Amino acid sequence: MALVNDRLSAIQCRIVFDGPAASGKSTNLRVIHARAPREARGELTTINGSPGWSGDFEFLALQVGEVEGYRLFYHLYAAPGGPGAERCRVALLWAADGVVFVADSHRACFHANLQRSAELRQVLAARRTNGAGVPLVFQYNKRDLPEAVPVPLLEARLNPDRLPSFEAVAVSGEGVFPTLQALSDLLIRQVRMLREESIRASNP
Ligand SMILES: Nc1nc2c(ncn2[C@@H]2O[C@H](COP(=O)(O)OP(=O)(O)OP(=O)(O)O)[C@@H](O)[C@H]2O)c(=O)[nH]1
Ligand SMILES: [Mg+2]
Repeated sequence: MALVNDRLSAIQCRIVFDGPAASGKSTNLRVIHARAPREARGELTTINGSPGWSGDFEFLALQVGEVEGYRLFYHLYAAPGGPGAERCRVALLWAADGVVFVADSHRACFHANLQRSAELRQVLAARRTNGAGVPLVFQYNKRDLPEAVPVPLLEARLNPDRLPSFEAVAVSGEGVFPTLQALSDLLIRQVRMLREESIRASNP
């Protein structure tokens, strides 16, 4: 759940970019870092995997405006997609307030997309405690490739619940901000709902 700091009037949400190896998760963060206003973002940082975690991941902090008088911060993480980085990926997903699933549209990655999205759902289902669910959106990346799988097929197999989804060519920036915006809309709605619930609970 988002961290709410009443003393600092700040809300912090952790957003994890998940997906198979080399689908473009880090590229999304690079684009956001390059295009976000300088005063609203921190540095793009690579965090080296600690022993037993194998897998480096990127981190970027963004300030994205205000919700009901509270400054809203997003902490973005690009999970490592490679084999052997499961622990790191699961740890990031376990703490995520929202997830962008970055699928690789190349047809050679079709099964890797299915496998990784099934793993993601397993983690999210295991940690669901309050019935609210973790906001999730899909990004079909690498649409520039001639070998790209048609979007309706990706949509049918990866996103049967028809959550928000976006085509992207992250390497050129296309689709990156619409994806983030859609997740942001879901997150803000959830933060508002949780704040209302906690205010109601403290003023019965
Ligand atoms: N053609 C094409 N290549 C892309 C696109 N987005 C990213 N790439 C390339 O795909 C490769 C992998 O991109 P990354 O952003 O490092 O992928 P990742 O998901 O962070 O990879 P891991 O951290 O290893 O799981 C790089 O060579 C990118 O330039 C795209 O939209 N089209
Ligand atoms: Mg990466």
